[in-house]
Amino acid sequence: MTKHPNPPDKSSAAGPLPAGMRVHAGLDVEALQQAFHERRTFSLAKDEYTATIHDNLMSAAYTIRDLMIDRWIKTQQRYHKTNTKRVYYLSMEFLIGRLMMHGVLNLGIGKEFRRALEGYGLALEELVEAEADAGLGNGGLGRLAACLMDSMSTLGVPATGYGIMFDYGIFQQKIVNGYQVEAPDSWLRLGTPWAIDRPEYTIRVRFYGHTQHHYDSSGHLTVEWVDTEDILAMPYDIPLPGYKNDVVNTLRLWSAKGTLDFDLSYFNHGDYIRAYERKIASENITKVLYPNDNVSAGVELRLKQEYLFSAASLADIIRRFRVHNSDFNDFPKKVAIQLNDTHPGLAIVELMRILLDEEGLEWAQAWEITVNTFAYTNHTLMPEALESWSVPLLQRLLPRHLEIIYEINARFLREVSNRFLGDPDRLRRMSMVQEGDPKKIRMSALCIVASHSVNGVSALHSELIEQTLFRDFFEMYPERFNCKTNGVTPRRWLLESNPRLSDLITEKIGNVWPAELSARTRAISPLSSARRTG
Ligand code: D6G
Repeated sequence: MTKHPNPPDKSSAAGPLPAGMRVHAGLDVEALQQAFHERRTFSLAKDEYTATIHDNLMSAAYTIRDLMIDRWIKTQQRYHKTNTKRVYYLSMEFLIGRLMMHGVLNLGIGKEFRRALEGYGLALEELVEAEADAGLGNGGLGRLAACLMDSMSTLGVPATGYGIMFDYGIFQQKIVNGYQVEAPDSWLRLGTPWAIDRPEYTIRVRFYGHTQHHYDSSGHLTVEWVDTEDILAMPYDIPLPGYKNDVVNTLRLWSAKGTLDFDLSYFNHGDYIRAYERKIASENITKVLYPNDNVSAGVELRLKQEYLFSAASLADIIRRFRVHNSDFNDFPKKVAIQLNDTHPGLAIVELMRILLDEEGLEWAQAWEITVNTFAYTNHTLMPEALESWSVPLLQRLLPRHLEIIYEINARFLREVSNRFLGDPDRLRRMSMVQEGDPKKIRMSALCIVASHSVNGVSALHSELIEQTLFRDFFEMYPERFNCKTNGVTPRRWLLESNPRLSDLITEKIGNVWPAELSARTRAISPLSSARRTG
């Protein structure tokens, strides 16, 4: 039999508190040991004899998550109390990776937690290695999203990330005989301790169907989108703590769930299997992350993924806006939606649809609200990597949205021709509709025209956008173009990934740098100039 290290003596403790009541516990070694012990006992029903490495990892992760919960609730309460303006970051991908060490460092309990685990004969690094990697992204785009969320929490910006809870993330890499072999990444196979399911916030998302246009007695047009096939989007919430500041923001990821109600006829005729087949087909929407963010895949499933998470996020944003506000003219004062590339671009059209068809606003008012709400981040200068959706596909899947896109484009092109008289080639270049067979909708044109702010992903890229890819748009709206980011978070890419170098830096210049990198520059410069002169 394996020899198990003795757990710390718990006999003096008054007995474990029910899970969830420990949130006010201190962050000292003993309190952390107590919390770990309770989680392993009451959440996993394991002990030092039966716990696997995965059980120990889950217990450790729950312990860290518990420490975030109180801060999470308080942060969200503060946002509610102040009815503050919030940033919503919509991204198809969030390459958040492993979260335990990140949580430990952001809570500032690295040393205490390591010692607490050592008391159980466990090494923090070993548990960290056992954590599944949340590879919900391919590279730059998904990692930028994760870094920005981390920065916003650290800066105390009231932000929520919205994306997709993919069952399969980026592939698992194996090297066989010097070659890469890609295996499916079933990262949720053993469950994740970080995501809390929130069925109470489930949203019904509509697809297909057709539109019906009616004019009332005063000539006002109302449009109904009917005979749709609906899919449910259910969210999971992941806490995103700031660096040692008690702020915890939310990453809300949607998972598709089939409805059974539209298949009731199958059920009534005893054809349960067919009813379930439809349900399973719906749930496939959020199964797999598409392999590359640089190629416009142009397939129906991808479009369904994009619309599902865009529509669900927007409905959720509007629900939250309505808790404290009633006038949609205030929407941009309370809501900023940042689009990470064009994948969530249909949220623009969805907001227009809701304002026009459900709220009964006039076009001009709806458009002003929309432009003041949205901002767009471009990720590529390669024309072939820009998203464009075939018109027949959009017509079938989202008929009302296509009508709205055509109207946005018609109004926009009128604006362009008024501004640049006698320049038909410019109209062709700037149109959201790309001629051909089939015709396609250029999502980047839609996103620029419907946003008050457009940026690239580095200073150089933002500059090149103005000079090359979007030059026509820059000439039309120069005030919209700007640069926001230039770098990555030093917390993950220095503090967490290189502890020895981090310790050395801290030893030399103090511990302010992980939250404020410029402090490092200021502190280092006298030293470097002394070296130069010395
Ligand atoms: C997060 C944290 C939880 C809070 C919830 C609110 O899951 O404490 O109750 O968000 O969600 P919204 O009402 O803001 O969507």
